[in-house]
Amino acid sequence: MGFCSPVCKVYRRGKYILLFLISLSVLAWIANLSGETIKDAPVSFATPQALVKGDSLREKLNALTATPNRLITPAPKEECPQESPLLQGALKLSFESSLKLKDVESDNKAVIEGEFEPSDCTARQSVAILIPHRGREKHLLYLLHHLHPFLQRQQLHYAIYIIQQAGDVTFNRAKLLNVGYLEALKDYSWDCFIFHDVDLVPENDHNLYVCDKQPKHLVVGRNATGYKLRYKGYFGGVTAMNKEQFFQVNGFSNNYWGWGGEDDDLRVRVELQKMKIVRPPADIARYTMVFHKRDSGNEINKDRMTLLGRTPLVWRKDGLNSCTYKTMSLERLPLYVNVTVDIGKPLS
Ligand code: UDH
Ligand code: MN
Repeated sequence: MGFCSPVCKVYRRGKYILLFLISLSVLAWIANLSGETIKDAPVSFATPQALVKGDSLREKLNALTATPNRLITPAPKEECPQESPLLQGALKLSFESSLKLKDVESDNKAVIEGEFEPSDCTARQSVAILIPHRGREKHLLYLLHHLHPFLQRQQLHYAIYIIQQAGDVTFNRAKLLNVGYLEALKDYSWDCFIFHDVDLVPENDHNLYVCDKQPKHLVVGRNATGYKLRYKGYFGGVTAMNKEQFFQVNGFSNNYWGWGGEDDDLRVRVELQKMKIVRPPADIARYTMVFHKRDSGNEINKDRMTLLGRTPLVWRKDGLNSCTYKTMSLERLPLYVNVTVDIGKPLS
Protein backbone atom coordinates (compact mmCIF):
# COMPACT_ATOMS: atom_id res chain seq x y z
CA MET A 1 0.00 0.00 0.00
CA GLY A 2 1.45 3.35 -0.97
CA PHE A 3 1.76 6.36 1.16
CA CYS A 4 -0.40 9.41 0.38
CA SER A 5 0.16 12.74 2.04
CA PRO A 6 -2.72 15.21 2.78
CA VAL A 7 -1.52 17.26 -0.23
CA CYS A 8 -1.82 14.21 -2.46
CA LYS A 9 -5.40 13.53 -1.17
CA VAL A 10 -6.49 17.07 -1.97
CA TYR A 11 -4.96 16.72 -5.44
CA ARG A 12 -6.85 13.43 -6.09
CA ARG A 13 -10.15 14.85 -4.87
CA GLY A 14 -9.61 17.93 -7.07
CA LYS A 15 -9.16 15.68 -10.10
CA TYR A 16 -12.53 13.97 -9.44
CA ILE A 17 -14.29 17.32 -8.99
CA LEU A 18 -12.82 18.62 -12.25
CA LEU A 19 -13.92 15.44 -14.08
CA PHE A 20 -17.42 15.84 -12.63
CA LEU A 21 -17.64 19.49 -13.73
CA ILE A 22 -16.51 18.66 -17.27
CA SER A 23 -19.19 15.91 -17.54
CA LEU A 24 -21.82 18.35 -16.29
CA SER A 25 -20.92 20.96 -18.91
CA VAL A 26 -20.95 18.34 -21.72
CA LEU A 27 -24.44 17.25 -20.63
CA ALA A 28 -25.63 20.86 -20.50
CA TRP A 29 -24.24 21.53 -23.99
CA ILE A 30 -26.04 18.47 -25.46
CA ALA A 31 -29.32 19.48 -23.79
CA ASN A 32 -28.96 22.99 -25.18
CA LEU A 33 -28.35 21.73 -28.73
CA SER A 34 -31.43 19.49 -28.85
CA GLY A 35 -33.70 22.08 -27.27
CA GLU A 36 -32.64 24.95 -29.55
CA THR A 37 -35.47 26.64 -31.45
CA ILE A 38 -35.45 28.91 -34.50
CA LYS A 39 -36.79 32.21 -33.36
CA ASP A 40 -38.82 34.41 -35.68
CA ALA A 41 -37.16 37.62 -36.76
CA PRO A 42 -38.83 40.60 -35.11
CA VAL A 43 -41.42 42.12 -37.40
CA SER A 44 -43.00 45.47 -36.91
CA PHE A 45 -46.23 46.86 -38.25
CA ALA A 46 -46.52 50.41 -39.40
CA THR A 47 -48.21 52.87 -41.66
CA PRO A 48 -46.42 55.14 -44.14
CA GLN A 49 -46.22 57.74 -41.37
CA ALA A 50 -43.54 55.59 -39.75
CA LEU A 51 -41.26 56.79 -42.53
CA VAL A 52 -40.54 59.97 -40.67
CA LYS A 53 -39.84 58.24 -37.35
CA GLY A 54 -36.94 55.97 -36.44
CA ASP A 55 -33.24 56.58 -36.70
CA SER A 56 -31.74 54.57 -39.50
CA LEU A 57 -32.81 53.81 -43.04
CA ARG A 58 -32.93 50.13 -42.12
CA GLU A 59 -35.27 50.76 -39.17
CA LYS A 60 -37.57 52.91 -41.27
CA LEU A 61 -37.71 50.29 -44.00
CA ASN A 62 -38.38 47.49 -41.52
CA ALA A 63 -41.23 49.55 -40.14
CA LEU A 64 -42.79 49.63 -43.61
CA THR A 65 -42.71 45.89 -43.97
CA ALA A 66 -45.46 43.82 -42.43
CA THR A 67 -45.54 40.10 -41.68
CA PRO A 68 -44.80 38.17 -44.88
CA ASN A 69 -48.29 36.66 -44.85
CA ARG A 70 -48.40 36.19 -48.62
CA LEU A 71 -45.27 34.11 -48.84
CA ILE A 72 -45.82 30.50 -49.75
CA THR A 73 -43.96 28.67 -46.95
CA PRO A 74 -40.90 27.34 -48.75
CA ALA A 75 -39.42 23.89 -48.27
CA PRO A 76 -35.62 23.97 -47.91
CA LYS A 77 -34.22 24.17 -51.43
CA GLU A 78 -30.96 25.07 -53.09
CA GLU A 79 -30.51 28.58 -54.44
CA CYS A 80 -31.46 28.86 -58.12
CA PRO A 81 -28.46 28.99 -60.51
CA GLN A 82 -26.87 32.35 -61.36
CA GLU A 83 -28.25 31.98 -64.88
CA SER A 84 -31.57 30.25 -65.32
CA PRO A 85 -31.37 27.21 -67.67
CA LEU A 86 -34.92 28.04 -68.82
CA LEU A 87 -34.07 31.26 -70.70
CA GLN A 88 -34.83 31.31 -74.42
CA GLY A 89 -33.34 34.63 -75.59
CA ALA A 90 -35.19 36.62 -78.26
CA LEU A 91 -38.90 35.80 -78.16
CA LYS A 92 -41.62 35.68 -80.75
CA LEU A 93 -44.36 37.87 -79.30
CA SER A 94 -48.00 37.50 -80.22
CA PHE A 95 -50.85 39.96 -79.78
CA GLU A 96 -53.96 38.00 -80.71
CA SER A 97 -57.11 40.06 -80.44
CA SER A 98 -58.98 36.85 -79.50
CA LEU A 99 -56.85 36.36 -76.34
CA LYS A 100 -58.97 35.95 -73.18
CA LEU A 101 -58.09 36.30 -69.50
CA LYS A 102 -59.27 32.72 -68.91
CA ASP A 103 -56.63 31.47 -71.41
CA VAL A 104 -53.86 33.36 -69.64
CA GLU A 105 -55.08 32.01 -66.29
CA SER A 106 -55.07 28.41 -67.48
CA ASP A 107 -51.57 28.86 -69.00
CA ASN A 108 -50.30 30.03 -65.59
CA LYS A 109 -51.69 27.57 -63.04
CA ALA A 110 -48.60 27.88 -60.84
CA VAL A 111 -49.39 31.55 -60.20
CA ILE A 112 -51.43 31.97 -57.01
CA GLU A 113 -53.04 35.36 -56.44
CA GLY A 114 -50.47 37.02 -58.68
CA GLU A 115 -47.53 35.41 -56.91
CA PHE A 116 -45.11 32.71 -58.04
CA GLU A 117 -41.97 31.05 -56.84
CA PRO A 118 -39.91 28.29 -58.44
CA SER A 119 -40.74 24.84 -57.08
CA ASP A 120 -37.27 23.30 -57.35
CA CYS A 121 -34.94 26.07 -56.14
CA THR A 122 -34.93 29.19 -54.01
CA ALA A 123 -35.13 32.35 -56.11
CA ARG A 124 -32.20 34.73 -55.82
CA GLN A 125 -34.48 37.76 -55.52
CA SER A 126 -38.09 38.46 -54.53
CA VAL A 127 -39.45 40.99 -56.98
CA ALA A 128 -42.64 43.08 -56.97
CA ILE A 129 -43.79 44.21 -60.43
CA LEU A 130 -45.77 47.46 -60.10
CA ILE A 131 -47.99 48.52 -63.02
CA PRO A 132 -49.87 51.85 -62.99
CA HIS A 133 -53.17 51.46 -64.77
CA ARG A 134 -56.44 53.01 -65.88
CA GLY A 135 -58.56 51.89 -68.80
CA ARG A 136 -55.94 49.85 -70.69
CA GLU A 137 -57.46 46.38 -70.20
CA LYS A 138 -56.32 44.96 -73.53
CA HIS A 139 -52.72 46.08 -72.93
CA LEU A 140 -52.86 44.55 -69.47
CA LEU A 141 -54.02 41.23 -70.90
CA TYR A 142 -51.17 41.14 -73.46
CA LEU A 143 -48.65 42.04 -70.78
CA LEU A 144 -49.85 39.35 -68.34
CA HIS A 145 -49.79 36.82 -71.16
CA HIS A 146 -46.11 37.50 -71.87
CA LEU A 147 -44.79 38.58 -68.48
CA HIS A 148 -45.84 35.62 -66.33
CA PRO A 149 -43.99 32.96 -68.39
CA PHE A 150 -41.07 35.39 -68.88
CA LEU A 151 -40.64 35.87 -65.12
CA GLN A 152 -41.08 32.16 -64.43
CA ARG A 153 -38.32 31.33 -66.89
CA GLN A 154 -36.10 33.75 -64.94
CA GLN A 155 -36.75 31.61 -61.82
CA LEU A 156 -37.87 34.56 -59.72
CA HIS A 157 -40.09 34.77 -56.69
CA TYR A 158 -42.40 37.53 -57.85
CA ALA A 159 -45.83 39.09 -57.61
CA ILE A 160 -47.61 41.45 -59.99
CA TYR A 161 -49.46 44.45 -58.57
CA ILE A 162 -51.79 46.55 -60.72
CA ILE A 163 -52.40 49.96 -59.20
CA GLN A 164 -55.60 51.37 -60.61
CA GLN A 165 -56.36 55.05 -60.36
CA ALA A 166 -60.00 55.46 -59.29
CA GLY A 167 -62.17 58.21 -60.77
CA ASP A 168 -61.45 60.44 -63.76
CA VAL A 169 -59.09 63.02 -62.29
CA THR A 170 -55.92 63.59 -64.38
CA PHE A 171 -53.68 60.50 -64.36
CA ASN A 172 -50.67 60.42 -62.04
CA ARG A 173 -48.34 57.55 -62.93
CA ALA A 174 -45.67 58.41 -60.36
CA LYS A 175 -48.00 58.64 -57.38
CA LEU A 176 -49.60 55.31 -58.31
CA LEU A 177 -46.14 53.73 -58.30
CA ASN A 178 -45.44 55.15 -54.83
CA VAL A 179 -48.71 53.61 -53.67
CA GLY A 180 -47.68 50.30 -55.26
CA TYR A 181 -44.39 50.27 -53.34
CA LEU A 182 -46.08 51.05 -50.01
CA GLU A 183 -48.88 48.52 -50.54
CA ALA A 184 -46.61 45.72 -51.79
CA LEU A 185 -44.37 46.08 -48.74
CA LYS A 186 -47.38 45.36 -46.54
CA ASP A 187 -47.49 41.89 -48.13
CA TYR A 188 -43.84 40.96 -48.14
CA SER A 189 -40.38 42.47 -47.76
CA TRP A 190 -39.65 42.50 -51.51
CA ASP A 191 -35.95 42.91 -52.44
CA CYS A 192 -36.62 44.57 -55.74
CA PHE A 193 -39.29 46.69 -57.45
CA ILE A 194 -39.93 46.91 -61.18
CA PHE A 195 -41.87 50.05 -62.19
CA HIS A 196 -43.56 48.92 -65.39
CA ASP A 197 -45.72 50.61 -68.03
CA VAL A 198 -48.67 48.44 -69.02
CA ASP A 199 -48.00 48.65 -72.75
CA LEU A 200 -44.33 47.60 -72.87
CA VAL A 201 -43.64 43.93 -73.56
CA PRO A 202 -40.05 42.67 -73.20
CA GLU A 203 -38.67 40.94 -76.28
CA ASN A 204 -35.78 39.00 -74.76
CA ASP A 205 -35.83 37.02 -71.52
CA HIS A 206 -32.14 37.73 -70.87
CA ASN A 207 -33.40 41.17 -69.84
CA LEU A 208 -33.41 40.19 -66.19
CA TYR A 209 -36.08 41.59 -63.87
CA VAL A 210 -33.75 41.75 -60.88
CA CYS A 211 -32.14 44.67 -59.09
CA ASP A 212 -28.48 45.59 -59.24
CA LYS A 213 -26.20 47.60 -56.96
CA GLN A 214 -27.36 50.67 -58.91
CA PRO A 215 -30.81 51.66 -60.25
CA LYS A 216 -31.42 49.95 -63.59
CA HIS A 217 -33.23 51.21 -66.67
CA LEU A 218 -34.54 48.36 -68.82
CA VAL A 219 -35.99 50.05 -71.93
CA VAL A 220 -32.92 50.83 -73.99
CA GLY A 221 -34.89 50.40 -77.19
CA ARG A 222 -38.44 49.95 -78.29
CA ASN A 223 -40.12 49.40 -81.62
CA ALA A 224 -41.74 52.85 -81.64
CA THR A 225 -38.35 54.64 -81.49
CA GLY A 226 -36.38 52.39 -83.81
CA TYR A 227 -34.91 50.57 -80.81
CA LYS A 228 -32.88 53.64 -79.80
CA LEU A 229 -32.80 55.21 -76.34
CA ARG A 230 -35.45 57.95 -76.51
CA TYR A 231 -32.98 60.56 -75.24
CA LYS A 232 -29.87 60.69 -73.10
CA GLY A 233 -30.93 60.22 -69.48
CA TYR A 234 -34.28 58.63 -70.31
CA PHE A 235 -35.37 56.67 -67.23
CA GLY A 236 -38.98 55.81 -68.05
CA GLY A 237 -41.05 52.86 -69.20
CA VAL A 238 -39.54 50.07 -67.11
CA THR A 239 -37.06 50.62 -64.28
CA ALA A 240 -35.71 48.45 -61.47
CA MET A 241 -34.73 49.77 -58.06
CA ASN A 242 -34.20 47.80 -54.91
CA LYS A 243 -36.10 48.49 -51.71
CA GLU A 244 -33.36 50.64 -50.18
CA GLN A 245 -32.52 52.60 -53.35
CA PHE A 246 -36.14 53.65 -53.87
CA PHE A 247 -36.53 54.52 -50.20
CA GLN A 248 -33.31 56.54 -50.24
CA VAL A 249 -34.62 58.84 -53.01
CA ASN A 250 -37.99 59.15 -51.21
CA GLY A 251 -39.66 57.42 -54.17
CA PHE A 252 -41.28 59.40 -56.98
CA SER A 253 -42.68 62.90 -56.67
CA ASN A 254 -46.46 62.89 -56.07
CA ASN A 255 -46.96 66.16 -57.95
CA TYR A 256 -46.73 65.22 -61.64
CA TRP A 257 -50.32 65.14 -62.92
CA GLY A 258 -50.70 64.27 -66.61
CA TRP A 259 -48.09 63.03 -69.05
CA GLY A 260 -44.34 63.58 -68.74
CA GLY A 261 -41.54 64.61 -66.42
CA GLU A 262 -42.04 62.18 -63.53
CA ASP A 263 -39.43 59.76 -64.89
CA ASP A 264 -36.87 62.57 -65.32
CA ASP A 265 -37.66 63.66 -61.77
CA LEU A 266 -36.78 60.17 -60.53
CA ARG A 267 -33.50 60.34 -62.48
CA VAL A 268 -32.65 63.64 -60.76
CA ARG A 269 -33.38 62.08 -57.36
CA VAL A 270 -31.12 59.14 -58.18
CA GLU A 271 -28.32 61.46 -59.33
CA LEU A 272 -28.66 63.62 -56.21
CA GLN A 273 -27.90 60.48 -54.21
CA LYS A 274 -24.78 59.91 -56.32
CA MET A 275 -26.23 56.72 -57.73
CA LYS A 276 -25.46 55.78 -61.31
CA ILE A 277 -28.07 54.40 -63.70
CA VAL A 278 -27.09 51.13 -65.37
CA ARG A 279 -28.59 49.53 -68.48
CA PRO A 280 -28.43 46.05 -70.00
CA PRO A 281 -26.95 45.71 -73.52
CA ALA A 282 -29.04 47.28 -76.28
CA ASP A 283 -29.58 43.99 -78.13
CA ILE A 284 -31.29 42.57 -75.02
CA ALA A 285 -33.12 45.50 -73.44
CA ARG A 286 -35.68 45.68 -76.26
CA TYR A 287 -39.44 46.17 -75.96
CA THR A 288 -42.52 46.17 -78.13
CA MET A 289 -44.90 48.96 -77.17
CA VAL A 290 -48.47 48.04 -78.04
CA PHE A 291 -49.65 50.87 -80.28
CA HIS A 292 -51.79 53.50 -78.55
CA LYS A 293 -52.80 57.11 -78.73
CA ARG A 294 -52.59 59.63 -75.92
CA ASP A 295 -55.25 58.82 -73.32
CA SER A 296 -57.84 61.38 -72.39
CA GLY A 297 -57.21 62.31 -68.77
CA ASN A 298 -53.44 62.11 -69.30
CA GLU A 299 -52.76 65.30 -71.25
CA ILE A 300 -49.22 66.71 -71.44
CA ASN A 301 -48.23 68.26 -68.12
CA LYS A 302 -47.25 71.84 -69.00
CA ASP A 303 -45.69 72.39 -65.56
CA ARG A 304 -43.27 69.52 -65.84
CA MET A 305 -40.14 71.60 -66.55
CA THR A 306 -40.86 73.98 -63.67
CA LEU A 307 -41.39 71.03 -61.33
CA LEU A 308 -38.19 69.40 -62.55
CA GLY A 309 -36.19 72.52 -61.77
CA ARG A 310 -37.38 72.43 -58.17
CA THR A 311 -36.66 68.75 -57.53
CA PRO A 312 -33.35 69.32 -55.69
CA LEU A 313 -35.19 71.63 -53.28
CA VAL A 314 -38.29 69.56 -52.62
CA TRP A 315 -37.44 65.87 -52.98
CA ARG A 316 -37.04 65.33 -49.23
CA LYS A 317 -40.61 66.46 -48.55
CA ASP A 318 -42.34 65.27 -51.72
CA GLY A 319 -42.38 61.52 -52.17
CA LEU A 320 -43.01 58.33 -50.23
CA ASN A 321 -43.16 60.24 -46.96
CA SER A 322 -45.94 62.53 -48.20
CA CYS A 323 -47.90 60.04 -50.30
CA THR A 324 -51.48 60.14 -49.02
CA TYR A 325 -54.19 58.04 -50.65
CA LYS A 326 -57.30 56.04 -49.93
CA THR A 327 -57.41 52.38 -50.87
CA MET A 328 -60.84 51.75 -52.37
CA SER A 329 -60.36 47.99 -52.80
CA LEU A 330 -57.65 45.34 -52.83
CA GLU A 331 -58.50 42.17 -54.71
CA ARG A 332 -56.27 39.13 -54.94
CA LEU A 333 -57.13 37.94 -58.44
CA PRO A 334 -55.56 34.79 -59.93
CA LEU A 335 -52.92 36.64 -61.98
CA TYR A 336 -52.38 39.88 -60.05
CA VAL A 337 -53.16 41.89 -56.98
CA ASN A 338 -55.55 44.63 -57.99
CA VAL A 339 -55.26 47.76 -55.85
CA THR A 340 -57.75 50.52 -56.63
CA VAL A 341 -56.86 53.87 -55.09
CA ASP A 342 -58.17 57.37 -54.76
CA ILE A 343 -55.04 59.51 -55.00
CA GLY A 344 -56.76 62.87 -54.77
CA LYS A 345 -56.34 65.64 -57.30
CA PRO A 346 -53.86 68.34 -58.32
CA LEU A 347 -53.55 71.22 -55.84
CA SER A 348 -54.50 73.98 -58.25
N1 UDH B 1 -51.49 54.78 -68.11
C1 UDH B 1 -52.73 54.16 -68.01
N2 UDH B 1 -53.85 54.82 -68.33
C2 UDH B 1 -53.84 56.10 -68.76
C3 UDH B 1 -52.60 56.74 -68.88
C4 UDH B 1 -51.45 56.07 -68.57
O1 UDH B 1 -52.81 52.99 -67.63
O2 UDH B 1 -54.91 56.64 -69.03
C5 UDH B 1 -50.26 54.11 -67.65
C6 UDH B 1 -49.89 52.90 -68.48
O3 UDH B 1 -49.22 51.98 -67.66
C7 UDH B 1 -48.97 53.52 -69.49
C8 UDH B 1 -48.18 54.50 -68.63
O4 UDH B 1 -49.17 54.99 -67.72
O5 UDH B 1 -48.15 52.56 -70.11
C9 UDH B 1 -47.51 55.64 -69.39
O6 UDH B 1 -48.44 56.34 -70.19
P1 UDH B 1 -48.37 56.33 -71.79
O7 UDH B 1 -48.27 54.94 -72.27
O8 UDH B 1 -49.55 57.10 -72.31
O9 UDH B 1 -47.05 57.12 -72.11
P2 UDH B 1 -46.20 57.07 -73.46
O10 UDH B 1 -45.03 57.91 -73.24
O11 UDH B 1 -47.20 57.71 -74.54
O12 UDH B 1 -46.01 55.69 -73.95
C10 UDH B 1 -47.46 59.04 -74.55
C11 UDH B 1 -48.52 59.42 -75.56
C12 UDH B 1 -48.35 58.71 -76.84
C13 UDH B 1 -48.82 59.48 -78.02
C14 UDH B 1 -48.55 58.69 -79.25
C15 UDH B 1 -48.66 59.48 -80.47
N3 UDH B 1 -47.98 58.79 -81.53
MN1 MN C 1 -47.10 53.93 -73.76
